[in-house]
Amino acid sequence: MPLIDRLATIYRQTFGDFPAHIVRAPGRVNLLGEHVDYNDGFVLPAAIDRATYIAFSPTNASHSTLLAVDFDQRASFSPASVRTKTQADSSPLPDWSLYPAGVMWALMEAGLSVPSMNAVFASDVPRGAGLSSSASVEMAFLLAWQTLGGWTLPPMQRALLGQKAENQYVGVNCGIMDQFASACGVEDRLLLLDCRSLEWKTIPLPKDVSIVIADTSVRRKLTSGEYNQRRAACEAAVRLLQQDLPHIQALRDISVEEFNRLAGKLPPEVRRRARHVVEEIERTRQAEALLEAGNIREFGRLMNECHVSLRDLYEVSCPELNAMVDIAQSLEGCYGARFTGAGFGGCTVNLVASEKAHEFSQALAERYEAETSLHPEIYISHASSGAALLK
Ligand code: NG1
Repeated sequence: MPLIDRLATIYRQTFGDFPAHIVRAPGRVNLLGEHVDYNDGFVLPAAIDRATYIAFSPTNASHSTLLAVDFDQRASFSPASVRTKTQADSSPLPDWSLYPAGVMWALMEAGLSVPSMNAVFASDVPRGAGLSSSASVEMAFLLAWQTLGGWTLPPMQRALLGQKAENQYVGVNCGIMDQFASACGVEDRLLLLDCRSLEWKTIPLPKDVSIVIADTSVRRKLTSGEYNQRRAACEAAVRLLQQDLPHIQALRDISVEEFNRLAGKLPPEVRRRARHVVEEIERTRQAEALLEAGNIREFGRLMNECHVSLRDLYEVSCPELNAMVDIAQSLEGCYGARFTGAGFGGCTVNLVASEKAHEFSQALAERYEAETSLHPEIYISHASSGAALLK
């Protein structure tokens, strides 16, 4: 049964009626610009055809009651209880509910009304796989409260509130890329975002090129610590480089030439981290013209370079991601392959000639399984539209 129908059925069994509304908010895949959103860089994600769905109705109760189908758990919270991260009965909020509760908190901080709702939700975005399942949950709940709250925010404003929820309520110091892609996705287009000015444009992907997502089935562990350490290394690099370049505010402000001239002043680890960021931002600058010209071969080469840089300089890859990328790059029809998202597990993204995409997916799965004894999930994805009210 399709996920939406299942949710409506479960809603009826749980709350005794059909849901008034259904929203959808997608996950995302990032093609280039990895670990640069928090360095004011440029990113090139696309919303994907996997998403979080919520079936919901307003209620007169003083608290919202949410059923998370994927966890088979319920949580109830009110505007007062979210401030103490507790449920209506004073017990602590379960981990999964921190995302919707964080959204409620961020909306209250912005002075927006958050009427109580009964909701049932589920997602087919794999968790911890680098496809932004958390942003899709945040963007779905933002839209649900917008539907009930009598206010309207443009998608980028919703993305910023989702990021605030994740940074300040959940406690992950992420950049804006994931929430942006989930809120602003456009069918069949890649999204090029300037993470400093928040200006963005869309770029088409040629019709004869497919985005293939390959899930290693390895789930990342202990990443928020590693993620925050990488952020700290970037901030340390900026502070040290400011001694010679007082005008810089972020690694975005340094050219590759300037960096090469001054790199010797940085301690080795900080130097490797910063080099990845400076060169990756340069790659995304080049990508725009290449994609506009339809030069997928060169763009794919930049994706391959990005993987090497994430593996050797930023040191956020893992053996399974490297195996998946190495195999992909050796297969016919593959323009470029790299891992996507924060790293340490999860998915790779591959640009493949559409006529070869099925063969490619099959060969990739077989060879990866033979090499690692792990069973991967591989699917041909396409760029989808952003969060929307379906009913
Ligand atoms: P994922 O892989 O979705 O956790 C994380 C950050 C992004 C970005 C990428 C690396 C979160 C929620 N998001 O993405 O902001 O920095 O890593 O490019 O942590």
